[in-house]
Amino acid sequence: MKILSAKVIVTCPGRNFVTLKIETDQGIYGIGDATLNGRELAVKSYLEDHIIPCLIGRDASRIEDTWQYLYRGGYWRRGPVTMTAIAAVDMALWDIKGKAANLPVYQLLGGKSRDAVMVYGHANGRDHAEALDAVGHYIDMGYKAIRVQSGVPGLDKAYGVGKGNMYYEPADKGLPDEEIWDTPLYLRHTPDLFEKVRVKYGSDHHLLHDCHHRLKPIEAAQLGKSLEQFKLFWMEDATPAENQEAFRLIRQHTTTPLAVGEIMSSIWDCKDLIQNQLIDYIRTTVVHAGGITHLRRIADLASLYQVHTGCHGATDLSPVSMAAALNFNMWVPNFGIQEYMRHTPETDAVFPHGYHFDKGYLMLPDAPGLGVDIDEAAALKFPYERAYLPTCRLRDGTVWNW
Ligand code: GCO
Ligand code: MG
Repeated sequence: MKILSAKVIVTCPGRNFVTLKIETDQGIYGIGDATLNGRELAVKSYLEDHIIPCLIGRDASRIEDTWQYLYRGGYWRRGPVTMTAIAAVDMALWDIKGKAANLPVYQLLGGKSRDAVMVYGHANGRDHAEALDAVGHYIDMGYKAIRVQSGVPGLDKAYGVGKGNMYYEPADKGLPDEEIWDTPLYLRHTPDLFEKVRVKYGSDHHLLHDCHHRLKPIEAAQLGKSLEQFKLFWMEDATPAENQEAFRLIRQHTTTPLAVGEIMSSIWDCKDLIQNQLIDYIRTTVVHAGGITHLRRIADLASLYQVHTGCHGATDLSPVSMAAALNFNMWVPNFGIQEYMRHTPETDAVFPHGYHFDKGYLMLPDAPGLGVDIDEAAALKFPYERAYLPTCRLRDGTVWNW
């Protein structure tokens, strides 16, 4: 089965998505997500200008060989743009292989390790009262695991607080927004938030929290320590992980489980964190870490150290990524949890899929390939609109991590 053609589809049903569609000489096609929030067109160009010409005529069944060819053959390895582009090809080829075999992709990976995929949802509010109500709403919907984020008194904006509860979306049209950040204020109010949640709703639910790279290692250690009593499922991205050693310091001070990895693009970015058992959950995801082929390699390394998966699943990952992640999650032995932020009805209409939420889990009905499609006519109705994630500054004007 040869690759006949490939094209990139950019659509903006409320937010931008980049999708690769690969067609074969046997009439079977596959799709892959290539969305890199705020840098979408760089991946589009990488695919159109540099990768697609090399794909035409290749054997579509040679997934591993194509992965190695694109990774090693590019000479310039790793990095989010490269790895997102390779991921899109990889997902599309797995989709094709599944359709050709008339099997869901998880069957090709080794079959089901579980019946359903536990997900966590995002409860958030501008203040603690709103966040508490949101937690109640998520419990009512049946979630077993809930991420809790709140605005901080004294700050106009905080990471993770949505514009409406169900459809959190941080990217905005126009130029990047600037937010002011104040770590001491945040550290003062966050333990109180979790105390209120536990007092009001008890201990039956998993609670998660994302620090979004904003703390210094010793501050992260302090927060982890003060949250220990509330038994979090995880504390995420406590400090930037470019320096993986920093997590040793956090680890020495707290037993709050740690999750890292949504911005990592290869096994080399998380190797030391995993091998030194400095984290409990690895958040690398299909779209930004080289597709199913590479994510499987990361998960296998993690399994040696009892590190579990907790794949990124924000709304900037399209339903194509979510379908690929669910096939991966059904198989991966060391599964932990999957993030699930709901897409809008407009997005779901552009990307028809069979997966659905049921009592805290995502269910993946059997369908050949990834189990997701793109409605190209619908996609065409929403042209690309430049949008950026916000940026962050401290009160004195210093640029900080958003
Ligand atoms: C998460 C993430 C997201 C990112 C977003 C950036 O845990 O879901 O931190 O909210 O900020 O994916 O594009
Ligand atoms: Mg995060």
